[in-house]
Amino acid sequence: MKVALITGVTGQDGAYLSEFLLRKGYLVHGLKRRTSQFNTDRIDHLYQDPHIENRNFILHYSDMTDAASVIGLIKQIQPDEIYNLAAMSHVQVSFEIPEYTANTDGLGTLRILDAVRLLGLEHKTKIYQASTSELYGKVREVPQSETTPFYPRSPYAVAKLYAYWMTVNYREAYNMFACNGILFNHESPVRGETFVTRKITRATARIVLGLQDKFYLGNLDAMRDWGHAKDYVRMMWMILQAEEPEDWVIATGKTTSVRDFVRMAFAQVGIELEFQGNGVNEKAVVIECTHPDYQLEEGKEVLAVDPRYFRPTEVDVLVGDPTKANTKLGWIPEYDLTTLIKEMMESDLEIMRKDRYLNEVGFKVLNYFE
Ligand code: NDP
Ligand code: GDR
Repeated sequence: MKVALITGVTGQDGAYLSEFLLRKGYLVHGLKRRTSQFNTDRIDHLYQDPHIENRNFILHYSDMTDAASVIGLIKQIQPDEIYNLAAMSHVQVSFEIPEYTANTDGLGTLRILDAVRLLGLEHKTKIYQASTSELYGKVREVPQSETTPFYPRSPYAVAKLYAYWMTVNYREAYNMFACNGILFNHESPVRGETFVTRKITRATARIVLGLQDKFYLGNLDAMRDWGHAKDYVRMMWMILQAEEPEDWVIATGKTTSVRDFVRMAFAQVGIELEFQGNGVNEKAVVIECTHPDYQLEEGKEVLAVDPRYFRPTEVDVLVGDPTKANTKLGWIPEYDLTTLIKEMMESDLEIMRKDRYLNEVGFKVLNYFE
């Protein structure tokens, strides 16, 4: 039985990867940090009572900022594979907490690499590092591939750049099987609520169900290469099964603006939008609503731009070239953007219908927006 350790197990990718590895017959250990409230919503369906024997999904308290506990955990588990997914992963928030981001995302990766080396596991334990298309930042080449130069544009991206190069350095210096997956944006129904795609699908669902009037976004011109997290975690595993340790771009090869993502989400519920104005004065209004269950009148404003969501330095356009992953590892994504948005919309409509019902029967469901 292969043994895996997943850091960031409570996050979007951690949850999908846990499911994937359990299906493959792995013993999965997850590193989870202490929080004042439960943070295991995404993996509750995998939870196993600690009192039963022969569990194959085991959670441990630790933290990427605590070297001794990371070393202790790896010593105890002796994993065949480590998937280092833990991170302060929000680009805009990294401008507010740059030092913490550097510690978790940058030094945290070093702690994993060094623990494996210090414990003498460098020829046993393979390491996957969650690198990111944010490394390309101020884009100088379209599409971006494994050979495109980096130009990070946020404290998050700079921390991830350090982690990227430490992974390469430990591979070269100590002959470790350590790989970077340079993953472009990937989303799902369990995407964090403050990333733009989920913010859009949640708000769209709430607006058509009458729970909310309108919502606010920042830069509508930003372009991203959006895939489905399910396809991307499969590739994380494939990267560690490859013959040689290498770095890989994982992307769909197509890019879409935030504005068009909004259009597509509303189209899923039979609503056509028109965008009016530009820059900070841009807004979206309803042109036509054809869905029999939803009554949004023509001309209703559903979206406005709020400059508080603009970033000090923005990444304008990302589009990846996944040729290497396609040809060398045979990775082909199963989802396209329309099927991804459809799945996210269906899920958020169900969640919001539940909220609406609770409101109707007297329980006030509060919603916090960022
Ligand atoms: P999430 O934000 O959903 O999950 C991040 C995980 O890291 C959570 O489990 C979080 O715990 C955990 N974490 C944060 N800080 C610490 C810490 N100090 N110690 C231990 N755990 C910590 O991210 P995703 O699942 O979307 O992404 C996974 C990884 O891939 C991240 O490293 C991200 O930067 C990277 N990435 C993501 C992409 C994407 O589009 N999703 C694209 C490219 C890279 P908690 O639940 O308690 O907050
Ligand atoms: P990103 O994802 O920064 O690409 O990082 P996010 O969804 O936060 O932003 C994408 C683009 O949308 C624009 N945008 C907004 N973004 C947010 N969050 N909220 C808004 O209201 C809003 N309005 C417009 C942003 O400016 C940006 O251009 C994600 C994270 O998962 C990282 O961890 C990962 O490394 C990269 O994807 C690849």
